[in-house]
Amino acid sequence: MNPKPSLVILTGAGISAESGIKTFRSGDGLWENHRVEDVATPEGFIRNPGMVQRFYNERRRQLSEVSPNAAHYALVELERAWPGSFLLVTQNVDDLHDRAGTHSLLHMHGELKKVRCLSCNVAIPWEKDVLQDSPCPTCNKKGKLRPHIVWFGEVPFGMDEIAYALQNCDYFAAIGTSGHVYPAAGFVQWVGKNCRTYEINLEPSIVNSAFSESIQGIATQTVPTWVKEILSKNKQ
Ligand code: BV8
Repeated sequence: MNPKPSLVILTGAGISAESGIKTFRSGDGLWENHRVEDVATPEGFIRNPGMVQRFYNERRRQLSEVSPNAAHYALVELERAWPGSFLLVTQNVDDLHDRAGTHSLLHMHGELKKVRCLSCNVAIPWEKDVLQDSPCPTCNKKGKLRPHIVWFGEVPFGMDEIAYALQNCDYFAAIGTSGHVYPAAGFVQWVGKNCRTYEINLEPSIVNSAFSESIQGIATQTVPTWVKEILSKNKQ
């Protein structure tokens, strides 16, 4: 057994569901009330920037009303106790993994708490609403700020680092994701042949058959249990 095993974790909206953040594709999901084309594409932003800013302002505002849950904290404990390299890649744009205390964290689809200036192309931490004429804190240009979010048709962040980590990991776990969105849904195919893969989700995702193990249930129960199990197998 590898004394310093490497572990890559991918999370999706399901890990934040019990904190009160809507997922995308469940019954009352985010995509029920908004057309993806209108609020999560560059074309939608060009067509109606005000509507897109309102969509993200609303979700950014909600962050002050929610907190990390037991699943987020279990992954913090896993990172602290893990004997080898650890990388948590999240599709989520909320800040719950950050606030729980995960350090090796990569937001591949961006972050609600950052905006990006279309003029100077700098990503800036941002807590409040973005208004149509909010000036960029870096270059002072007005009306040039967009959500620092990866929309459909845009290239996710950190893809080289993610690809390298996946090709070299001993364990890969996907937690709380439906497997609809690529390239994240394809990560389980990118791992090496000796990598053990786990899907931890409320129900089997559409890529469930690609995983060597599948654990079903709500994340605040399944993730702490899985963390205890994988740590007991890889004691320092
Ligand atoms: C890319 C930011 C190239 C927005 C998001 C045509 C043109 C262009 C591209 C494409 C095309 N056709 C296909 C594509 C690719 C496209 C794609 O995949 N489309 C799909 C819909 C077919 N992808 C892209 O465009 C990506 N870019 O391909 O660039 C490239 C490729 C490789 C390398 C380099 C370049 C960009 C995609 C990013 C889009 N942005 N988010 C925002 O958040 O507002 S995607 C969005 O979906 C969120 O990030 C979300 O995280 C993500 C995935 O959804 P999930 O997290 O899985 O959430 P979902 O609701 O679906 O599922 C939740 C799961 O949790 C469920 O299974 C549920 O059962 C479970 N659950 C619920 N409660 C619990 C639970 N589990 C446990 N416990 C619970 N309590």
